[in-house]
Amino acid sequence: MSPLFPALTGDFPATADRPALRFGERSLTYGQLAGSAGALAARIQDAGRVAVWATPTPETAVGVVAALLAGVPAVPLNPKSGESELGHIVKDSAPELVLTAPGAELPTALGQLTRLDVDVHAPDPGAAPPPAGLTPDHPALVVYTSGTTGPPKGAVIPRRAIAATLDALADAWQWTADDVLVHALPLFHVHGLILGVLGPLRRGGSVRHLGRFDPAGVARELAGDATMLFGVPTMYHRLAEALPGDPALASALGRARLLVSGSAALPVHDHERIAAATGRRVIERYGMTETLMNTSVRADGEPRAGTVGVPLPGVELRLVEEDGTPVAAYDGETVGEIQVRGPNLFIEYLNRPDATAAAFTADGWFRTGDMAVRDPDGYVRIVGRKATDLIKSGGYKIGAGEIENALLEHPAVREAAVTGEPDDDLGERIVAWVVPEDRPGDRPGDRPDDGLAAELTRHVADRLAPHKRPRTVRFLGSLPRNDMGKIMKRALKDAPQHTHENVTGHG
Ligand code: MCA
Ligand code: AMP
Repeated sequence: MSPLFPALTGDFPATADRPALRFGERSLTYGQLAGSAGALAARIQDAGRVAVWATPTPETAVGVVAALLAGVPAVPLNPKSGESELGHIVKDSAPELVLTAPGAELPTALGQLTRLDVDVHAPDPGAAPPPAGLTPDHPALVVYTSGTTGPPKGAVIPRRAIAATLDALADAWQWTADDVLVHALPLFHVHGLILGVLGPLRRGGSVRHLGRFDPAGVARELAGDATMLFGVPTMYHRLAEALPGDPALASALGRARLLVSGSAALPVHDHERIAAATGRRVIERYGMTETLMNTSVRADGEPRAGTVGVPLPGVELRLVEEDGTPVAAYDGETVGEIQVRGPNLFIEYLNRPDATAAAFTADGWFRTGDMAVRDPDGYVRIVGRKATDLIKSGGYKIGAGEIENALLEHPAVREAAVTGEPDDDLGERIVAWVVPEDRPGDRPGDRPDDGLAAELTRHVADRLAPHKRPRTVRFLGSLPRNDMGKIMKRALKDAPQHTHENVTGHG
């Protein structure tokens, strides 16, 4: 197949001096990136799979680009993952090596892997020929994503899906080599890694990564030569909050060519506040780890708050009723599940043929689980999701089941249930409902001590990841169950509960 990064392989009119990446003070030109990624690709070309310790650094970008040049599937790892989550991912994906920035401290769960420090200034080894036998369906990345129950599943994303989605977005957004993207997204998910790093590199443009999100960094870059901003709704919410007292931020956002939000719904109120203060409208696109991008409001289309725009070129999208019958109506009212088909789709869940089979219909449509309506002109509005046990918090997808399992491993927890509640900042906030074990000397009705909520929060953050920690813990005497013994999550709010509540804040 044609190269994923023409600008790195000389088929593109980019000069070697053109800026490719900047992380804080550290930057690489296309010439330097071709050199360091080429040198690393030569070293890893015989590996079956490589893990990448995905800190927000140039080493992560060089590591992933090298793996793609070598045709070796890469597994990005969240550097804040706890031992239990990392242990699962490493066992499931069985990488041979872990690529990392020099000096990074790796946890014991990665102890058995050979460590390879990425040298971002490695000299150019001369263009190596692309490995033979690389087909469009060759796996490029394995990205872990949560389901309703059990540990995260590895979505195997082929090279053609990356090329197809990035080229469809280029069409929808008029995205070119002249664009300079700014963002602060994590690099172990599709949004930050594929759209936010591989996207600019495929176009021959450049990316500035802020390391961590803050409105001042966004304002600085957009007041300079950055042209586009990618973020999750929580980031746009925080920009909307900051705008009234920050005219410099308003004018910087006003200069942007494109402000793009995705990973969760951006509330209309935030859309409106940003438009009123900056004169610019945020556009939304809709995607998923398994499908990459499906729809977007186009740069040359009408921005419409509350919608995710129209299907991208090459993406077939339909709505279906509960029994699988396609919805014919474009009436802004008839709700159906979104199913998609196209070159943007993943291949399978690694080692999970059962889950892969369940995710597709017999005729190859992927069931997204998202519920939507279509306006008469084809604009899609997402109105909900099928599974109540999936929570979107800060743009991260989190399964209630994996948090419940982690809580149940704590000796002070007898029973646990996890739900999502609306949150202005995070979209949804994780709430843990816990029946504590009796402690010696407890009398019926005693409240658990205040320390337990904080301890359970820490327990989940340490085992899984900080973004999966409950923000609120509520203690109950028992969980409401139906006759079959199944927990009735909708009844939790009305169940008699100890009034103790520990709100752990927004960090
Ligand atoms: C707080 N922290 C803790 C604890 N409490 N650490 C350990 N134990 C605790 N009890 C630390 C955190 O590690 C973090 O550290 C800091 O406190 C703040 O954490 P948190 O509150 O979680 O962060 P936040 O400020 O609320 O983060 C908001 C955010 C973040 C920046 C918007 O949620 C984010 O980056 N979201 C992006 C999600 C994303 O990219 N999703 C894409 C997947 P420190 O200060 O060191 O950081 S969806 C996708 O890819 C599809 C395809 C799509 O459509 O896009
Ligand atoms: P993930 O599996 O983490 O890739 O998350 C994918 C899910 O994020 C989708 O199934 C949607 O529920 C949600 N999502 C992504 N983009 C949007 C958007 N613009 N509006 C609403 N939901 C979105």
